Amino acid sequence: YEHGRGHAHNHAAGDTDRPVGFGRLQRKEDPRFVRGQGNYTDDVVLPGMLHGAILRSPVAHARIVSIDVSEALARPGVRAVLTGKDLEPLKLAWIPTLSYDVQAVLATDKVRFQGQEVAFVIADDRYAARDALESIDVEYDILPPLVDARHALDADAPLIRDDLEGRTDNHIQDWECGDKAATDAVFAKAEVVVTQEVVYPRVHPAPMETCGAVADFNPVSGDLTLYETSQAPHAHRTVIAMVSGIPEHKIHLISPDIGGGFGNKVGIYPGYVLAIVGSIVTGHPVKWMEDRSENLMSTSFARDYIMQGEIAATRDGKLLGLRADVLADHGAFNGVAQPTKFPAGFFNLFPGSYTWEAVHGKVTSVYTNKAPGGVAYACSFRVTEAVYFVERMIDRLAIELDMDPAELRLKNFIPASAFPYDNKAGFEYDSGEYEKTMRHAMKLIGYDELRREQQEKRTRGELMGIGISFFTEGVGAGPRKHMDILGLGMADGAELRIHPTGKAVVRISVQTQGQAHETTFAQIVAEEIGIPPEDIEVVHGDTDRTPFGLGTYGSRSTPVSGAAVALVTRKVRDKARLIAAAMLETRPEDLEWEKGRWFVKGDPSAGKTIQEIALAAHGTMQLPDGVDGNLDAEVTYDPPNLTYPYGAYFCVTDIDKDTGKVTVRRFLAVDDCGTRINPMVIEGQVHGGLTDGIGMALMEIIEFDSDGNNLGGSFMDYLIPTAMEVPDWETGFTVTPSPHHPIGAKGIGESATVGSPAAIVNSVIDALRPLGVTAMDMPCTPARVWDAMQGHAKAP
Ligand code: MCN
Ligand code: CUN
Repeated sequence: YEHGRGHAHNHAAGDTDRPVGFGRLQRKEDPRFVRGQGNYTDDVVLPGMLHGAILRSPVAHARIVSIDVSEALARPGVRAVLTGKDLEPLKLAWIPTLSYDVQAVLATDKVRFQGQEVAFVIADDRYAARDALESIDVEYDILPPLVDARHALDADAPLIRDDLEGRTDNHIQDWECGDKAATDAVFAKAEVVVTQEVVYPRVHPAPMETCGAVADFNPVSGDLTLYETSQAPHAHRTVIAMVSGIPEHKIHLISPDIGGGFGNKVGIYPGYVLAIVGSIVTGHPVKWMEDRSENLMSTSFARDYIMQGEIAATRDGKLLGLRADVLADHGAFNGVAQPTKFPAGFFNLFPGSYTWEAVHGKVTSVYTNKAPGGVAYACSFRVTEAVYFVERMIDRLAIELDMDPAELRLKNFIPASAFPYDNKAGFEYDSGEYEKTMRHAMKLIGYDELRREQQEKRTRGELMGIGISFFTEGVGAGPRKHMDILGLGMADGAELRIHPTGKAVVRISVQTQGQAHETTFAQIVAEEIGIPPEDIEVVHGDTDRTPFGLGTYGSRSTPVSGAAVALVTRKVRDKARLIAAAMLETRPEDLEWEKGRWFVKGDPSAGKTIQEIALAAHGTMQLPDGVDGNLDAEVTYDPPNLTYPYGAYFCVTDIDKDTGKVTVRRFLAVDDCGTRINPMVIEGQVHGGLTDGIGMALMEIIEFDSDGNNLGGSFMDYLIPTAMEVPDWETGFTVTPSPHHPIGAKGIGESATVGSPAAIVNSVIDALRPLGVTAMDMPCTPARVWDAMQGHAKAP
């Protein structure tokens, strides 16, 4: 049971006897952050730089009758004003989305959501640009908005995408997984069937730093230098090359420090394109940074899944069948970021951690007059929705059967012996010891004791809840043959260079946004080759200095890029062996590796350290065959499968009888992400994700009124948790390595966001059980809880 205080494996400089590699190494990036020396996109200032601002639609759905920019253009400091009509001849009024739809950069025909981009002002400074927005005169012909996805397919629903040829309705796509006939058969014979609607509302990643870009186009050389808040610099560069027509080798994309991404920085936004066009048009560098309201209203919402569930079981609690029928609200443009063949992301994970006779899942996506986006917010590509769904369904069944929810889960877990396990919805889980992890968590939280306490409190009329969530994620997209984004296969490159003095540089294609890659990727190299982590520089976020790869999201950095780094280091180690053999005048097969050195089998005193070997590689000695003058290597890693981290989460809540206020008293997260590289970083990831979970479960939601006005457009309306709402997190772990990952590691970056909301909501429902409550939708705000307590809750 880790308490968060480090000791073992902590490498101290100059203390070479201590192990080098995995352990609680302090974050290498923190000295610059805690001194205020980070370098974010908005810190980039170039000579002659101008500033852009976007005019956004005040309404959700309207035809544009006219746009008059003359007054804005006449204002002091204004250099240019762009509208959709100006972009049309450049073929940039519309750009492709990550889901093979198109999205307007600046509206030409209609506006389709409140906050949509309508015009772009470029001025000498930020203030002049913003002020000029007020002088633009747009005449709108208001159309009825479509706000409720449940009515998107009604015959009389307003048609949103009349720009798409031949389109007559708001339907985007249907997707299915599992076996419908087999599931129907299982339901027909089941003793118990429970149905439940489970809604995962629209939320927003809301990173501390909003999105932005600085574009610098050089008209003489034709080079574009683009600083951007991007979680995937290489993929962004390729897409920008395709969209803009600027040759890819002329584009240098730099993603400097990022103040949190959480999926918000995966997409390509109109503002990025506008900064580029602005720079080409004005001949100056142009900066665009969105403000908080723009971020919340226009860039990348998350979730918005309305899920109808049905669960079939025997009376004594054996799970038989599961159905999910989902209505997905994708907003005005289908811009969800996910592998091409997975239009519902990895919702295939909805059977969860249990054995079923049959399952069937179906997702229908529709357009509405809301901001595009989708996925995003530590989602593992819709695993968040899948986990929340199945974990709510399991608890709903437990209520029906009057069975303890821990016992129901224990009775139905996939047994350790069944891995690799086909989950009947198309995915093969790599490894897991669910029962062991669950029992460990029950012991740590003192489950039986908590149930006794709850019993006693209930006799006094107090509302205490205990909620459980046991989740399985699938992260590390992905095997290239099944997974691509816009045709780009999801693999990652890594390059390792060992300098003559034994210091190293590792270049990776993923992008840290706070996950500490500069530390943990150095630790992977250190573990594999024995060079201390402080002697290893991690380079990322710059397309000119790193190998191609698809970037950071879906917790894929460790599963994919981490594997690439382990393998490239092993390649260097093998090369070092050849040189060491030449140096020691022996055969490579006669050498043995210990961390940091090759030595002669049976004679440990005869050996060469990696630093000695590096110098020799660059020296005057006759190099053996297969070595051509350095120790450097590069690889591209194509993962054979996803990795499947999992966890057992327990949440204890107290509810104030008089106000409906929920307090999370305790929260225990026991995670299994296979081999642990840096337990301190892992705990940081888990603490952050649990805080996200409290936010979504108790306070976060982006709602719309019937006119399509966004009601969550500021931090006054979109509440996010602070230190006041979170308990002292309790964490624990088990270690079940991934059998196919070179170091056995699975991802952890999204686990807690994925796993925690169900534990919290299940806990709230559990607390309200004595009042007859069996279901409740997020966020469990005091008002909603109060309604549920009065029996006004929406019927299940
Ligand atoms: N790690 C480890 N041992 C493991 C697995 C991971 O020590 N077995 C470490 C890694 O080395 C890495 C960190 O944990 O330093 C996260 O690794 P990983 O699980 O591979 O996730 P990614 O690095 O790919 O991060 C992406 C993930 C996603 S998709 C979102 S969304 C999210 C998250 O990370 N956004 C974040 N965590 C975030 N944390 C911060 N601070 N900021 C964000 O924007
Ligand atoms: Cu889906 S949020 Mo993260 O994958 O960047």
